[in-house]
Amino acid sequence: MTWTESRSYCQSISGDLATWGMRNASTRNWIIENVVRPGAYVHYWIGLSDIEQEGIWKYIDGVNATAANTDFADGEPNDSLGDADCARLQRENNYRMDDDNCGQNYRAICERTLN
Ligand SMILES: [Ca+2]
Ligand SMILES: [Ca+2]
Repeated sequence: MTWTESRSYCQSISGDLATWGMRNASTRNWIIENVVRPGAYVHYWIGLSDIEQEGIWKYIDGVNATAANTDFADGEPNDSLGDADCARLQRENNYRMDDDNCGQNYRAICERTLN
């Protein structure tokens, strides 16, 4: 799914792309160790983008990205080809964060609140 399709999918199951769980390092690492399934070209969209303003990374729940609440891989985000506005967990970087073209087809990490 594209990043936008991933959001729609997560919303269809009463959630959205992951934000809190990505900001929290121990939760993020738990997800990477227990939920992520390695595979060729398999990466995971998360709820973080710089769609609104290039270079300003923001979680979809409105929280601004900081060094403390993100885990971008070395050299990322690099706005590759001037067209990378959505964040993924990238397989080749041990599922650290990378910015990529929002139209790529990846899996989604959804998140929802349990009542
Ligand atoms: Ca960008
Ligand atoms: Ca990148």
